[in-house]
Amino acid sequence: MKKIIINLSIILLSGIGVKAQNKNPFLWGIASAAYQVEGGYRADGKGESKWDFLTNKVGVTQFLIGQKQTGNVAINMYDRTQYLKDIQLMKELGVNSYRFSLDWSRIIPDGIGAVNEKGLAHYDLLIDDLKAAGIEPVVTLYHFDYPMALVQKGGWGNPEMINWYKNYAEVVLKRYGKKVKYFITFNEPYIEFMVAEYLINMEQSKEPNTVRFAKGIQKAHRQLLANAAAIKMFHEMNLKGQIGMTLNLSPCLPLDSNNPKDIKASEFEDKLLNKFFLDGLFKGTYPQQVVDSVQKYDPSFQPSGSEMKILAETKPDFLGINYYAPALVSYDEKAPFASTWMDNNTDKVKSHNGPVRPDELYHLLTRIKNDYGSPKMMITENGAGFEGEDIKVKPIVKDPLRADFIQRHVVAALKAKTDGVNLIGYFPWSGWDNFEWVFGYTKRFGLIYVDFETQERIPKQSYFEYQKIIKANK
Ligand code: GCO
Repeated sequence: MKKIIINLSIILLSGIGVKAQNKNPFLWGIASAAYQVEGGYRADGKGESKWDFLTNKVGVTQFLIGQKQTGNVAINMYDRTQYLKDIQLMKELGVNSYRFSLDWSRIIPDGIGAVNEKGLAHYDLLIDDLKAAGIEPVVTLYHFDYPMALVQKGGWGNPEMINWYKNYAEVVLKRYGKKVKYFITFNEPYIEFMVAEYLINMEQSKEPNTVRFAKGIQKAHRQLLANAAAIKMFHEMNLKGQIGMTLNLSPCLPLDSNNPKDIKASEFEDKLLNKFFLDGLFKGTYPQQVVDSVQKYDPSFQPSGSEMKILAETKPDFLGINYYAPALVSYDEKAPFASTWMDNNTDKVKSHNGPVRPDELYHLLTRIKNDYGSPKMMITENGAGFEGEDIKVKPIVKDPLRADFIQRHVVAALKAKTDGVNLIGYFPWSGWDNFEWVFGYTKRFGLIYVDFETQERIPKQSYFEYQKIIKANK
């Protein structure tokens, strides 16, 4: 039955069609991030990054999975012999683009100061190899990892971080700006500060959770300022490409729609999770309720008029959207800012990153179109992993739930496109199973199975499903 539905929707998809404009065709790609796939720990003069430190010295995976795992080898994609094979798999998949990130500590090992030519040369070659294979690089400058030397100086807790990032971005944009068409300044500030750093409590702070959460918003504000600085610089360089920022966005719904407390909490969560970032990025304003709540716990959060002016004056060329699931919010008086949503999932078969709701992707895209002047949007991540799938079998690893997830989300995204959303690309997370941060290698999201011992790759059912979707739409 499911198969019939899938086949029918493919016919439907081909009907909708995405017209290829010669200059900038719709981007059908896959996504990854440096720390999760590269390995090459300290190769070619790389400096120590925040995640090198967290996994090797703090052992952060221990808290959740009970053992120490690191990205020191990951899926070995720093190695050219390996990544050339992976490019071949991308070609067979039929993608015309690949989203990956640069590790700042390969390029400027101490964060500021001397530039490491070997690190720059590595990414130069990767970009050239991709282009030679007909695959457009979509380059994220910063995906959670940055040099440990800057963490020691306070990281985003230090306002100087904006200038350090700007300096790094200048090196990158000057070097690759002529051959890369799509840059992404940052990935998911909310997840970086309000989820990952917050849960890890990297600074080992004894402050109450509310204060730590509020300080996370202050860091996110600085990241938005750094984003604006990089975009302004890119535009002044008069390059032909486009630059944007990627946010994790989740429609916020009350867990119990009959409970007024859940309804209120979900409205507030929407402002924290979505509106704060979208308004900051597109309007240069923040929701007053968020500002008031943050100032209550961190009085130093005082975005100045000139800072807000910088935000208001600088617009991204496109918005990158990472969508996995809606947030089902329940009121919790003990939780910072009084709500929880991460663990709420009412689905019978649970996906790692929340309830499976393709309709909410449609709602999200149309809401952004209506509220923010119809910006260009790129779905830079969308994906799932389910307990019990992804068992190593040859020649194809079975992952029917992921295949179904991708298929239904593509239908929702293309429906939004048909209804006027300016959608320019779609990138499932991820091309390959990889290092899933604090969960180490225990959660798989790839379209391609990876044996983490041998580095063997085996395409999954979802790989072939996505291959059909791309074919039907080209
Ligand atoms: C994030 C990142 C990815 C994750 C993916 C799956 O959302 O944390 O962008 O690096 O691996 O979302 O959880």
